[in-house]
Amino acid sequence: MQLELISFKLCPFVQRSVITLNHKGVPFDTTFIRLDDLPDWFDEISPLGKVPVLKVDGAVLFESAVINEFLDESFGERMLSDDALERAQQRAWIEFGSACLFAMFGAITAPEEAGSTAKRQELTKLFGHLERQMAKVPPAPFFSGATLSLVDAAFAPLFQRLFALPESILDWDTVPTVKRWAERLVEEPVVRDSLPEGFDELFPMMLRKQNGWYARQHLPE
Ligand SMILES: N[C@@H](CCC(=O)N[C@@H](CS)C(=O)NCC(=O)O)C(=O)O
Repeated sequence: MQLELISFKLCPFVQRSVITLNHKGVPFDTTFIRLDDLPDWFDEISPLGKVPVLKVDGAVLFESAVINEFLDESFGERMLSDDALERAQQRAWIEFGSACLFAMFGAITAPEEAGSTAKRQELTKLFGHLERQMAKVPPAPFFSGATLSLVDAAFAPLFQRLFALPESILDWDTVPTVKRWAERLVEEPVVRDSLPEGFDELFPMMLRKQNGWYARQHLPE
């Protein structure tokens, strides 16, 4: 099977698929595009105009959760539960992880303080829900037990970005179970290696370019 992942270098949703592909040891090609200068061919293959897109022997898949489930069903050890109810719950938490990513991006890119604060509060509330869930079934060490799941792949890029911020937008002490999970997850080799080269410089550079309130406060030139 020939796999081509269409990527924007800093996209956390693309990174979810990179983690899954690498965890399963599946070879793939990557084509990078720039979101501020989209090639015409991308419009043809991406109905929502978003990355990731995965080309599978020329056929197109879009949406990171769908791409990851396809990869999971096609290669190696399963990263979702065999039990239908548990699997549905895992899918729900993956969707929840996307809401957390959008709240985080809102908090660090909103043009003004009020917008940034509102998104930060939203993220705090979401993490409160996550903490209550995880306190019931603590990570061991991953979300669903001893092996990496698609929920871990969905949250890891979020945690890496939260930890990379010069000034935290979360009070981690209020979410100790999530903190333990997050700290363990970012140390996982497949997660660490999924970060694009130069991430430490590129991530703050991207935030400065967006010129939101957070960057003006915490990432001066
Ligand atoms: N729900 C999508 C979200 C993907 C997404 O938002 N990707 C961003 C880059 S990180 C994107 O392509 N944005 C382009 C745009 O919104 O115009 C998924 O899970 O794949």
